[in-house]
Amino acid sequence: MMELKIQLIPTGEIILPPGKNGENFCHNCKVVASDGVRAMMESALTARDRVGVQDFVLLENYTSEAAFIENLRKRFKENLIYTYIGSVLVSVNPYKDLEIYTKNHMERYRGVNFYEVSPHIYAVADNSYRSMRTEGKDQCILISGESGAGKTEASKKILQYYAITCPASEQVQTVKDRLLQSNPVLEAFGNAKTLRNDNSSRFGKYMDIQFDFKGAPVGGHIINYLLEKSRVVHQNHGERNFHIFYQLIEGGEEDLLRRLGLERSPLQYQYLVKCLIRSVFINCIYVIKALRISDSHNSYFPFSVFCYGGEEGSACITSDTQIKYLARLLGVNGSVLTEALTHKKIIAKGEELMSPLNLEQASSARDALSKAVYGRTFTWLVNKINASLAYTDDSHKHYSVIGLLDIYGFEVFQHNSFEQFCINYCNEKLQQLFIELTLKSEQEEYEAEGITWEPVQYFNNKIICDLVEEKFKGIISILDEECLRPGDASDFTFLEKLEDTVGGHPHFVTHKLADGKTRKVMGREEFRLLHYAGEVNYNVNGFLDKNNDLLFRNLKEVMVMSENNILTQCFDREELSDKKRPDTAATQFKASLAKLMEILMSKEPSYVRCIKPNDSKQAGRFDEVLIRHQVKYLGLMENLRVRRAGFAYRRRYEVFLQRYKSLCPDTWPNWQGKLADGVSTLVKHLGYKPEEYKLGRSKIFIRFPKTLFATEDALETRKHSLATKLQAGWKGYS
Ligand code: AD9
Ligand code: MG
Repeated sequence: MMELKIQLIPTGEIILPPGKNGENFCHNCKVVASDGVRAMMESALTARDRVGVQDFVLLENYTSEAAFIENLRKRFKENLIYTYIGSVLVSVNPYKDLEIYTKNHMERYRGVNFYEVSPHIYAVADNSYRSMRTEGKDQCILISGESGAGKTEASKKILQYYAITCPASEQVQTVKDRLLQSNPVLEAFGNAKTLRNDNSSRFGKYMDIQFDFKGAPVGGHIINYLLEKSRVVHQNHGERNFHIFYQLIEGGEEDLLRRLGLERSPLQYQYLVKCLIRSVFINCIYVIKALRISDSHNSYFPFSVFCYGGEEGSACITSDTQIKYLARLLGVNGSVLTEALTHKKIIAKGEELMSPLNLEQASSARDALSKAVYGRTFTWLVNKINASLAYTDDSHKHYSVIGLLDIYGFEVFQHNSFEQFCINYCNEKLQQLFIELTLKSEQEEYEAEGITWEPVQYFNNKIICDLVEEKFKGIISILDEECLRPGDASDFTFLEKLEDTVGGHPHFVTHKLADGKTRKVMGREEFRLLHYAGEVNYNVNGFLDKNNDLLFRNLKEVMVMSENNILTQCFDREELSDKKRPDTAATQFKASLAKLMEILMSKEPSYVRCIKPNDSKQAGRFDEVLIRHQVKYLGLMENLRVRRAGFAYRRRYEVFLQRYKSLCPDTWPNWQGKLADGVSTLVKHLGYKPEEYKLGRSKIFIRFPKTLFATEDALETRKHSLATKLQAGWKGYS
């Protein structure tokens, strides 16, 4: 009798190690431990009912959203937060620590094929790593989902997986440490507590991890997208500013605080990870100067600084001490700064005039300066981190890359503005990429296997991407046109122009109907886009200002004169001499997305789709309405449909034969001939109909899950009867 090793993993799924000498492990297991193991096997049989399917492509009723959600629910209840749609990983935030991220778990997924183990973020990480190593192709892992769904945690888990499992030398260890350390530093400056997430990333992030020929991480590079700068000057009720401010006030040393003129706030700030604060702060020590600038802005720019002075209602600064302090920290001249904060430079008839600002204008000038300083300092910080992560070994310039994209998912709020417009546009682009790459890779696989390609019916969202980004006619072009147009341009003229230009577009709707009547359900300040994932109404209020993102020229002039070491790197003198206006926010974003798409296109993608189970950050609560919403906006049903449009299941011949060979006397115990012939003999014996499968060069493709389930069931029955016979002393095949 043979020694039995069976592994019942927490998912309730049984992992069957391959049998030695060609024996099928399952038979052995029945022989050795009939009772205990049988109980386990039987529980595994019912596991499909209890824990659902681990791959949505195996759902019988794959077009049913209800069946999809039911499967998620079953698994979530069993703490099975991961499920596949083919090679896409769907992850539901458990809001509690699960014991599934240990070193043992990492080992379990290392070098193991996707389908041999239960779904996990480590499987995705490992799969990408192996593909990079064996096929030499750069990889990327795209993580999406709404705020609080677990994107950043997922990207950290992937990074940790590489840091632990990849080979290391002393030099590599330094890079690994730096890659890991870059997270808390960036999070300190780029994350904040919001109503949705206590540690919400307020920027999009793409990170390349570079590996040398031995597969060791040797460098990295980060690109940041759309930092939510407005948070520096305004937070919604119940939300906070960026973490770094609180960390500084609570964790900064006395001496530093004194030099910055800061006091420890008597308020008790709620920290996410208290013990990290000091270390983050130490890590950030080289950016303290930058910090000083931004923080002093925040501290010394309260409204009380401004008051109405004189009869014209113009703003002036009441506290001399504060402005002096501020000027010192910014490294600029105090009186010049004062003037720039309270006046606007106008050029009339070739003459420069200083026109006083009223309180409201002065406040927005102040805010614009704070945002500019913080935003540019953040970019400076990313550049600094990149310099420290740069791969410096000249002798091995060639490296492979795994890119990690942690970017905001689709956003649909009650009130959607310019930010949501940009974010949702980004998601359209990512969907476009998904379609192109998934279909492309499906097609390539069919071609490689010599299987006739059958076109897949799917909604191609290119039409929406074009609506947003097309030259001259797209929404961004029209917005820019209004931003650059002197005179009466406003958010409303922008909306009017949209109506005139794209009013007839099938994915664009406003309150105006074609017959001149109005659509009552829509506001007059709104336009609606019919995104691939659903409809979103955008309110045009503030679109022009946000897109312009302008800093008054005289404030810019002050900043380029700064003697502060960091600010001189952030505000370039060139900006003043350049007569051309800088690109608008939307145009810059469009360009950075185009670049991102180029980067991603050149890589082999894997997808992680994160779902938030409830709005109260609670463990164990499965809020169906909220989840249905995300399934829709993440386009998961569409993912599944595209995946299922071809073949639901595919396996290499040797794997398929090894698993099912006992079901046919001709293939049992071993098939001697060609693998393809063995599989062909086997499936004919099983009664597969020609339309149910296709045989490629190295793989069998099965169209419907039910075919596979029937075969799985036959295998289970076979195992039971075989076990009984073996116990009774049976020796041959019957
Ligand atoms: V946002 O768009 O940046 O606002 P994310 O990044 O999607 O958002 P994040 O990864 O920050 O969400 O997760 C939110 C919180 O959920 C974390 O702080 C954890 O407390 C919790 N979380 C997320 N994923 C896991 C997990 N796999 N296990 C346990 C988790 N807790
Ligand atoms: Mg995040």
